[in-house]
Amino acid sequence: MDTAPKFEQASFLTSAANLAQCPPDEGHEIAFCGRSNAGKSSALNFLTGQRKLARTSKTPGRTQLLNFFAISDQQRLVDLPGYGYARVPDKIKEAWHQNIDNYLRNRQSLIGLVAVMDIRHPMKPFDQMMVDWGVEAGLGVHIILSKCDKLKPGPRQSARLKVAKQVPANVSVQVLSSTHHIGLDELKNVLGGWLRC
Ligand SMILES: Nc1nc2c(ncn2[C@@H]2O[C@H](COP(=O)(O)OP(=O)(O)OP(=O)(O)O)[C@@H](O)[C@H]2O)c(=O)[nH]1
Ligand SMILES: [Mg+2]
Repeated sequence: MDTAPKFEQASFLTSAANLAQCPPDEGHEIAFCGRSNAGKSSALNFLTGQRKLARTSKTPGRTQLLNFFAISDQQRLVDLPGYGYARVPDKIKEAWHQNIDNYLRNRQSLIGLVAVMDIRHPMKPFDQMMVDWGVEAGLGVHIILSKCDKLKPGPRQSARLKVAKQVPANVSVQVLSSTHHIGLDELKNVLGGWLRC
């Protein structure tokens, strides 16, 4: 049956500090990655229509564990800790990065990566690396240019086109604003397409 995933049904499943703590590696999983403070948790809440599903914060580095949300028993969304400038000791930062890296390399149920970038600062080296990695690993890769409410419609579209030109054709790019409710249908369509395959 070709039914659209019910993102609104998402519920918190578990948090994991490392691969061993992740839920059983079966079914399909989509991970949200991006720099600290890019708007990953906000985008997840917007997608699921739940304001408080994933914790958001003005303090970069709020999401420190891999947080798993179940849409159904075979479909999950994952909020990854932000990479970049979290104000935490380097040792801890390194450990997070290693855990994310380990997860990305070894997770069999991972089918897609949503790379969240602030529309005002897209495609930083880490973002580029994640996109390249996802493409090479054969995952679906979708870029969200978040906080698009910060730009007027013209610059918003220019930013989207500019990023689209920098990535392979099979990588999709959209603008999104969780606060101003822009881009929800597009996001649901892309992720729904991946989960239906
Ligand atoms: N104006 C505006 N602000 C947003 C939007 N999305 C998120 N923010 C704000 O950006 C900040 C960071 O959002 P989060 O969703 O917590 O970011 P994150 O990527 O999960 O951050 P970490 O968990 O630290 O990696 C918060 O203050 C949000 O309110 C948006 O669409 N528009
Ligand atoms: Mg977060």
